Amino acid sequence: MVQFNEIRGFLFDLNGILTDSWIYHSQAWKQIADKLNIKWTPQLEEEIKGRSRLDTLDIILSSMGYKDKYTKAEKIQLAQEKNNVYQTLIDKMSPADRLPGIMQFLEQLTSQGYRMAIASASENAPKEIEKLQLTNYFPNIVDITKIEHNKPAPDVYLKAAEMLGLTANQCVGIDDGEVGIESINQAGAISIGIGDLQVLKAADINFASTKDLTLANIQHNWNDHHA
Ligand code: B16
Ligand code: MG
Repeated sequence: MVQFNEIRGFLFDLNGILTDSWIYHSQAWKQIADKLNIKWTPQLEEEIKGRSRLDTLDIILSSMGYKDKYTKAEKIQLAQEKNNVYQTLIDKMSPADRLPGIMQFLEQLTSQGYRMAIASASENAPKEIEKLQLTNYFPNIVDITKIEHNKPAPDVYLKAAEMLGLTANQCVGIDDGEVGIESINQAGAISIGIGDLQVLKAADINFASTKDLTLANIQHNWNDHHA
């Protein structure tokens, strides 16, 4: 098992880790579900967290047995509609939307020479990083449109490590979605889950909040976990 001092890079999910735009994704999807007369439930909401746009639409449609009711072109149109709503909602995003503890953590990582990249399923990641004014920390953002298999497949985390010139086992991945943790684990990086321990129980290390993200906490839990 890799030691903490062999780690060179940190791979970040975006929504739920650097900022909480999940509420906007959820609002935008609910508008589409309402339009299609699909019932919006907390379970449905949990299931779509962290998934790509078209995978999300398929899950929403399947919840009512509608998966084959729409053509590919109609699905692309619906996904585009959702994205238009979403983009309007995030237009006002600013540095005030960074999650607690994130700036201190990014500073700590930078000062200690760790490499950092974004491994988000969102096509809007570059826009959000810019609005959050985090561009200096993240010149490396995986272009999800060029990734063949979405989370829970390992591709996006493997690509993020590669962009840093590292192998996945030299990296830690941080994600708030069940599919994201699966993606990190399959890539062979060490996974940190932020949020509900029950949902994220497959993570190597769990924290309740982004406030807990410090190198000391990670190292402490590492030793516990791999003791
Ligand atoms: P978009 P993450 C994910 O971002 C969101 O959690 C998920 O809800 C969204 O459907 C997905 O991005 C795609 O986003 O529609 O903007 O391309 O958590 O992987 O940073
Ligand atoms: Mg997320």
